[in-house]
Amino acid sequence: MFRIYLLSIFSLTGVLSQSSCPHGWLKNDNSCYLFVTHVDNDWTESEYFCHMIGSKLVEIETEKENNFLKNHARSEHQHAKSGFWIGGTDAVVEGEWIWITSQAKFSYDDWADDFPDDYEGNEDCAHLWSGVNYSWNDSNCDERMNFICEKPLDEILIIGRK
Ligand SMILES: *[C@@H]1O[C@H](CO)[C@@H](O)[C@H](O)[C@H]1NC(C)=O
Ligand SMILES: *[C@@H]1O[C@H](CO)[C@@H](O)[C@H](O)[C@H]1NC(C)=O
Ligand SMILES: [Ca+2]
Ligand SMILES: [Ca+2]
Ligand SMILES: [Ca+2]
Repeated sequence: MFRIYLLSIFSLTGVLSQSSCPHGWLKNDNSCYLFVTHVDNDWTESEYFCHMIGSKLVEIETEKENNFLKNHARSEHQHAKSGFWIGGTDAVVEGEWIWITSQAKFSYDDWADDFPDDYEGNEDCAHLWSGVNYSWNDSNCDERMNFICEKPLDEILIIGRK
């Protein structure tokens, strides 16, 4: 009896790891993305919103990630007035762009031609700009628009038979 019981435990050691995004989030590589299109927030509120739901205002490290986001932004075009806030800012040191959550300097960028221009000395927040097919523009951080949150993939552990 006892031996049979042990054997049945050992037959359950198969552990399967599967990654997925919460409902409504889009999966790409190791991240999940939420395009928030039902509210227009200024940049600070957008960042706060993302933090409140356990994520960050999106940080774009690669061309691949950027293309994924731009492609989806185009499909949301009807919602997006001027585009989508992303997590980049040069509010700390003018001209030095960093990602606000990680504090990392930009390793990649996709500024539209002639941007960033710090127009009227008062543009310190980055967004995907609908006016230039979602390349990046710097805007006044008080502007209100949609935004994109990013968080790592959730790990779901499934315990079952091998
Ligand atoms: C993009 O930047 C330009 C020039 O700095 C500014 O006039 C424009 O308002 C910005 N676009 C949006 C949608 O905020
Ligand atoms: C925007 O970029 C996409 C992908 O490169 C391209 O297919 C599309 O034609 C562009 N749209 C405009 C209006 O330039
Ligand atoms: Ca990222
Ligand atoms: Ca600036
Ligand atoms: Ca600008």
